[in-house]
Amino acid sequence: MSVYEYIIKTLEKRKMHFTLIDPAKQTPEDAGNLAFELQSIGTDAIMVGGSTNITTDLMDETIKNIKLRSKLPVIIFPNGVQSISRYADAIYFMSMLNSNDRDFIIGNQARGALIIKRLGIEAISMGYIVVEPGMTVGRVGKAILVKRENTADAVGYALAAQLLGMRLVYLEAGSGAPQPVPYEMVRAVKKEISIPLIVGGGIREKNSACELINSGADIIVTGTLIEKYTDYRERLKQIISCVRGRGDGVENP
Ligand code: 1GP
Repeated sequence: MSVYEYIIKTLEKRKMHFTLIDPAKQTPEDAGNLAFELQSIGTDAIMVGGSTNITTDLMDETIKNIKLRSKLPVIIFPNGVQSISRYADAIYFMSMLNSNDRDFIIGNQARGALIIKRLGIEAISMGYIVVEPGMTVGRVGKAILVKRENTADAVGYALAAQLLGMRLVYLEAGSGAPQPVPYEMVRAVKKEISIPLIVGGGIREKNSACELINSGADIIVTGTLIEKYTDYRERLKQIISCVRGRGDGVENP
């Protein structure tokens, strides 16, 4: 089964949680240990990527260690051609739709396409939309940030992604954002699209995860949580509990 089929089949039953591991933030061995733990906590896939200090070697070693320690699908979350690793199960073939830089819209994609084809990595097309505050990815990607109150722009980009044939939409507030993407924006986007909606950036506790899921997010991504919070296990359990539809962070009996 392809990773995209896995996503679609799982979403027929329940919502999903993905964890972002930034290879620049820990050793490859520690990334492997984290993946082992994340699998037991219940995350559904590991995304590997970062905005700065990414090399192919670091991607390769990190992904190899994750694959060694877990059975979770590994999806590359690329910042450029250097992110492509033969060891991953899939790559988001993504375009930052609101970038002001052609490289982030289609240039890097054109440079990487043949490499991805030759390596046989599953490419999952995705429209990537960066919402205020956007953080590092907004700066690096020269995003014309979608304003938090400008729901109509977010809907326009997301529907354009679908009409262009993209298979996922990702609403991004930026890694480490003080707040996630506004719930109202998630609700409005979800109402107009029929492809899965991923939401990430600034999600660190169950209440916002629950609200985002209730607003229509199909997949919730957390990254910073595992890097900065010593109680990340408990927080993740509660978030995943919400995502999987076990109520407001309450475990099944
Ligand atoms: C970043 O959406 C992801 O691309 C995750 O964000 O690090 O804030 O969880 P956080």
